[in-house]
Amino acid sequence: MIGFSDVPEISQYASAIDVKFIVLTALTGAMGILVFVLVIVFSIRYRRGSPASRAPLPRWMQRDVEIGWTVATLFTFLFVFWWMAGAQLSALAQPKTNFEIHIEAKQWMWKVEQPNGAREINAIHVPANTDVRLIMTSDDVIHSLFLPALRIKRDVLPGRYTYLWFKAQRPGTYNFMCTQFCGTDHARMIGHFVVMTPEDYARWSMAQPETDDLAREGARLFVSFGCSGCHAPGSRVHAPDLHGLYGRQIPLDGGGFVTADETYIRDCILLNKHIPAGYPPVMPHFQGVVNEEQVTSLLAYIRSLSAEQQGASR
Ligand code: HEC
Ligand SMILES: [Cu+2]
Repeated sequence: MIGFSDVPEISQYASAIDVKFIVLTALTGAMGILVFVLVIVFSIRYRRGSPASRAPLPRWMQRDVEIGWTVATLFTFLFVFWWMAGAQLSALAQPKTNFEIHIEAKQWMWKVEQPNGAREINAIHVPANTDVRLIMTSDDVIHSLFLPALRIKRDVLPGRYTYLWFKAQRPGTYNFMCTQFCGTDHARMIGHFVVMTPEDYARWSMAQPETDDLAREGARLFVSFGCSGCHAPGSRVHAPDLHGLYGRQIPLDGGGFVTADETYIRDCILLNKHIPAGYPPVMPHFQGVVNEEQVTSLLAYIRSLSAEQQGASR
């Protein structure tokens, strides 16, 4: 709609955000100019020794003017709040999509894993007009992923997952960058965001070096880290069955429920932070043993167990 000539807009959010940006800038600009003009007019009119009247205004006028400007600004800014918050809230609904890209930020690079397991560094390839979800975490400090062409940005934090989702509308090569100062080479944490037609994307991803799909890699790790020794059906340890775990409400030891999302599963693996009700707290924690990439693969595997159960394919 309103395009910034050097920053293309290619997401469903972009034009709405640009309109709001322009309206807000105009509104605050107008306010600023008004105040500025009044300051100058009054300082000339009421300069020392000027003949302008300093008598109090009539009483009714004092009251009406006071009420008038208070109410007018109140409603203007309530409107602005409602208008902005509405757009932000509607953007909170995550689309249902299986197209998930994992992003791991570290000083000072972006490591990216495509749904098929292909890896890239400082580049994110996505198909156009497809709902994409980014699942992001950091290896060290706080970073922040900014995709200017999509007008979206989110912090990337160590020890937990944050998400971004979008549908990129136009093929092309754009930029992304870190916008949270994260150390010496912060300024180098930039990369290419490549939007391709679905056909080009399919061709591109076929051409990537042969890698296992994340879930398959996770299945292998599940055995090599000894998880299967306890979690496989028929093991001697009384450990929860992980089939259908993802997305379920888990009753916790000591009361309460928690949804088994990525963060829950990650915390179970790395910290053994949550103990599901009815199980002995015997699972070792894997902090320092299993790294972020491996957690990502294990997660994909555990999720694939749920997808199998629902008869869905991944
Ligand atoms: C020594 C046996 C043992 C090993 C090895 C083990 N677990 Fe567990 N796991 C358990 C038990 C027992 C629980 C439930 C009690 C607890 O959390 O300590 C559990 C809980 C979990 C949960 C939470 C499940 C739920 O229903 O809420 C996840 C996820 C999980 N384990 C994944 C893993 C992964 C991944 C590995 C390998 C990296 C692993 N486990 C290794 C025994 C084990
Ligand atoms: Cu950074």
